[in-house]
Amino acid sequence: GNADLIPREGWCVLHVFYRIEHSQWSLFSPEEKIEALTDFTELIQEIRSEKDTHVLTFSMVSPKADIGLMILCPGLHQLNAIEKRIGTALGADVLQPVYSYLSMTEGSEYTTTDEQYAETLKNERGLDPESDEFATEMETFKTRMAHYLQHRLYPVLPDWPIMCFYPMSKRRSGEDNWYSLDFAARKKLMGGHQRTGMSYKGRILQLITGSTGLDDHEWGVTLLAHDMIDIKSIVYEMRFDEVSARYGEFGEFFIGLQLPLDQLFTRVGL
Ligand code: 76R
Repeated sequence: GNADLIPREGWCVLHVFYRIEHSQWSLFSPEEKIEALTDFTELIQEIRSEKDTHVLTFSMVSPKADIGLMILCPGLHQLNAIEKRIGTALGADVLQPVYSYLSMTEGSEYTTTDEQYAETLKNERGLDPESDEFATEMETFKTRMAHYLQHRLYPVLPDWPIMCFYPMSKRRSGEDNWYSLDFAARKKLMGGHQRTGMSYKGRILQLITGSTGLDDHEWGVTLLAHDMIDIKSIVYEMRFDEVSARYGEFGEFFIGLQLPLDQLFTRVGL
């Protein structure tokens, strides 16, 4: 309920990337190290057992960070508590946060509506609104959209090995002010974006989380992939898309490898 600060819609999302202070870790005895790793593992298990709460764990590529976590949970108090506990779970000063990004899952104002889809069936496919085929097509569409909205608001992310995260905003300067365009213009531009995005089906899983008023940019972009070339390709291809070419502004990029905790510890030298 309210006491847990659960938003009316969507989940809280935190990307948090840490550097490991190896000089601090090396002061621990072998027993202390085992105890710290056990504590950390048990804490992650405990967090994952909370309802609707997910933690993805990454070995970050490049010295920008060592360990990365993406935490999704219903409440802000819950997220805050999780983040504070994780920060000290390997012992004081072992994990040094080097980057974090707070956002929320969200639906989209540009998602195709039932009315728009019905228009497409009538005008582009020439279907009679009274026909059985029309009714079947509409039902299929509604089911697909319900699934899709569920994924956007309450995502359960798969264990695809490569994660790319970056924050972005839409430009607000002079002639190029996204926020002074009317809805129809924005919707049309987003249509091009969607078509580019959909051509990566099965290769890229994208989660767009909103962060206006929550962090420095307007969205967090989380991409999961099996092959890093798909990350490079989609980001490159989207740069030509007017929404990104003219209106996109990007923050720092991070690449992580999704690994189970035991493999992650070995990889990062704990
Ligand atoms: O209705 C829907 O949710 C599907 C259509 C869709 C929306 C509304 C969609 C599809 N996106 C939407 C919104 Mn996207 N997306 C990005 C980036 O690097 C860049 O240039 C941009 C970063 C990528 C790579 C990407 C991929 N998208 C958004 C928004 C919110 C805009 C707003 O509200 O103003 C942002 C910031 C954004 C950015 N997008 C897709 C993809 C992919 C792969 C798809 C197809 C997904 C699918 O069909 O499942």
